[in-house]
Amino acid sequence: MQQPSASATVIVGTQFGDEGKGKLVDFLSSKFDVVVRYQGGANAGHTICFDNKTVVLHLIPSGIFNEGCTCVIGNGVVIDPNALLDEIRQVEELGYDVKGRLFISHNAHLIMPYHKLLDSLHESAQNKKKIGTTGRGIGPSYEDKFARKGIRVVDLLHPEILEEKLRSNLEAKNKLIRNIYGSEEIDIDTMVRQYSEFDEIINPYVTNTQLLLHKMLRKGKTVLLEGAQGCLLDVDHGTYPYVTSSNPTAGGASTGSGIAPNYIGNVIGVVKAYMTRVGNGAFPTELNDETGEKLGTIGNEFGATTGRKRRCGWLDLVALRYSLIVNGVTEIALTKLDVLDSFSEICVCTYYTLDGKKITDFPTDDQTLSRVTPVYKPLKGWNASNAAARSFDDLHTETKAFISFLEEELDVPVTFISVGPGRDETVFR
Ligand code: 2SA
Ligand code: GDP
Ligand code: MG
Repeated sequence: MQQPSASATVIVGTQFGDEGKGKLVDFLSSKFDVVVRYQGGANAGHTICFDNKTVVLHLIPSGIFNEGCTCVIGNGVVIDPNALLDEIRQVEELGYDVKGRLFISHNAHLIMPYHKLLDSLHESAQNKKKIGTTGRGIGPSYEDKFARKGIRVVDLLHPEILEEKLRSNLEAKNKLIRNIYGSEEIDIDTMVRQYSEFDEIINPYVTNTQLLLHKMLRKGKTVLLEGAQGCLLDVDHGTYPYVTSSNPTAGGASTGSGIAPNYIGNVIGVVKAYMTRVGNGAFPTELNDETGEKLGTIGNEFGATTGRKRRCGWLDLVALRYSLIVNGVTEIALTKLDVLDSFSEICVCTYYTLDGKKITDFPTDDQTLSRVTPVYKPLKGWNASNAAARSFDDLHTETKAFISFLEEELDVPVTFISVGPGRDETVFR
């Protein structure tokens, strides 16, 4: 039997998201025929800096600014049609064609206004246990998907079915909104009218993307699968319950796109040179001090979707080793190295202690993780800029030593080094 060629590559965030996946996908998309988003929704914020512009994408794959690249929003994504249409307009205003290049899975689930409302009502009702969601309706939409009550993109193309599903779903949601949260109900007729209008607008983009991708792969086309969020926010493998409601990890790339696992040959793990987390949950290497502030200020660590301040801390090798295993990472893309330029000493957590014992395996339950103490190895900083570096040899000696240390500790090669947000501020090894 003929084996499929491994022509699909996955890009995953190895930390708590915001590692710089958008920059990497944009950079690599010139080398790929197709880029696919496979999970999450408009909670993601993927920033791309090129031609003196900074663009944040939430739903459209980050390959859209490379005109030879086809972009696919896979079945695993939850789509807010209003957010998507706004984003399409934004990309078109920048002078890029979207029609004929962007395809949306007919099986992807929708985010409806009641999902967003329930997301924020649920969060507001929590006291100490707020997840710190983005409020984009992600959790409630995936809840409906797995309860087999979801409304899918294909339903937008069948107005009678859409109306029937909308009425029955909204009736149930309104009961929750009124009786549990004491909030104002959503008007069913207005929503039916609004959502019936998406039919013709969305139709040109909708297709069976599982089949489309399969046909392209069979023709020898190369596919880049773009993860959103990060491994430690994965609903199965992350720091549950402080996670998102999807599978950002490499396995999710297969279920969220319909590309069989044996097409995936390479998994690039994006590693930020320090750690950030936005939202709640344990974060062993978090720095609630001047150093953390400095990382956040230099790194401009604010949510690309919500503008929330990101929590900052030193790089955590215990978490990373776990992440590399869960994702089967074959190469590392190291980003935001320039943020460390002005630190005379850089710390890296090599293990934890818990109740006096050494811990090298990452505990994914929040209770344990919130009790560990990180133990650091201090490394000499380079105290200089690497902004002009375009090859590994151009980097300062201490920078090269930092990278070699990570490679030795993690046993995975660093093949891409980002020394600034711009497309060209990149060292490719
Ligand atoms: P949700 O909204 O249900 O997915 O939130 C659940 C948790 O997942 C976190 N999460 C994120 N973490 C980092 N980056 C994300 N995207 C935005 C960005 C975040 C922003 O690019 O900066 O703008 O605030 C993202 N999306 C979800 C979230 O913070 C919760 O901890
Ligand atoms: P993503 O969600 O993984 O795509 O990352 P975000 O876009 O949410 O956050 C990464 C931020 O860092 C964005 O503002 C990027 O423009 C920026 N960025 C990416 N790579 C680098 C880098 O190497 N250096 C600096 N200084 N900024 C970077
Ligand atoms: Mg982001």
